[in-house]
Amino acid sequence: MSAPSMTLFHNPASPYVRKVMVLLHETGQLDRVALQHSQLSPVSPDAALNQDNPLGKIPALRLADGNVLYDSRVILDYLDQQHVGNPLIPREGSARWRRL
Ligand SMILES: N[C@@H](CCC(=O)N[C@@H](CS)C(=O)NCC(=O)O)C(=O)O
Repeated sequence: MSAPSMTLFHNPASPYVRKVMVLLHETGQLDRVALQHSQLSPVSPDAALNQDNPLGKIPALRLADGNVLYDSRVILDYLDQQHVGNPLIPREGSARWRRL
């Protein structure tokens, strides 16, 4: 097993984070992502997260090249294109829009 190449700002209480975790489980990519605990609320921001995501929201995913993706739908779409199995989010057509 190799070291994780990506970092997910994570808190298990977030339904948006849990959505990303489901995709990581289902596509066999859990070991590619390190989880960085993020404790935050609108009145108590996470300074480390804010440096990477100006919206100050989780989930945010730091890629191996240092770029950061945010919004769970963007992260899901990205991760779904990083594995060799059948995509969970269809790549095109009406099936894609229905799933999104
Ligand atoms: N549209 C965003 C929503 C993310 C979101 O609202 N996350 C909450 C946690 S469940 C958050 O970070 N809230 C902190 C804040 O609003 O300051 C997504 O799908 O990722």
